[in-house]
Amino acid sequence: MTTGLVLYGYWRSSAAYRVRIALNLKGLSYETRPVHLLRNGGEQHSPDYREINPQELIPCLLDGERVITQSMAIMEYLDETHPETPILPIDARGRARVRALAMTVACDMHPLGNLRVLNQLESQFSADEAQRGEWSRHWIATGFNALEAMLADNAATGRYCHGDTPSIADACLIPQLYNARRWKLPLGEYPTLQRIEQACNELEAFQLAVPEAQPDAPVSA
Ligand SMILES: N[C@@H](CCC(=O)N[C@@H](CS)C(=O)NCC(=O)O)C(=O)O
Repeated sequence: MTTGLVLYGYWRSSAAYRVRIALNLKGLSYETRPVHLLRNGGEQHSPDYREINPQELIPCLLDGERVITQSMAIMEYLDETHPETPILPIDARGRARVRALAMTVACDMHPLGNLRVLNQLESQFSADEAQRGEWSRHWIATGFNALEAMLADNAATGRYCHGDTPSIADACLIPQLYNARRWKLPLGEYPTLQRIEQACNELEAFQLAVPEAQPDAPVSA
């Protein structure tokens, strides 16, 4: 068990949720440092945090003195520095498939629904809450339609996104499903995604990572 890992995150951040899953899958203990994304205009914009991550985004992992940003980079870093319980397949083709699934969420879906994007839609184009909801549901559905097709009836899909071992693809998918429910996107068209979610949620690593279980989650959450 490694000590000295610190995760800057926010209970409801799906990018931080991914990293929590990866840390838990690897059995790594870590200290949580909450960054409240809404309080005081967003603590991610504070000078202290900007010094750690000039992108003003969470998550951010400290490994001793080392600062690692970007959830995908963090998860791959954890896999390389703690190769036991791998979260990427050993073969190049499998790794490419898992990364493609993960990046569908992390690169093409999640950024479009991020807080700063939704804030910009409001401030620049006066998009109201209903319109921001429609926007978010549109992009989540677009990504989920592709993911359902990529996962259903594919011999490489197993109990989880890739075979019977959870990977960074599952670590990206499950938080995005959580996000989709927040936006009230109907999920009936995604039976494979829901089946994989059910399998993941049976694992302690995923259970411990849920937003409501985090120390900074409001008591009512
Ligand atoms: N590509 C980044 C995205 C990070 C990201 O967008 N984080 C969100 C929370 S899920 C955030 O910090 N948002 C703050 C904001 O938009 O101001 C990653 O995967 O780590």
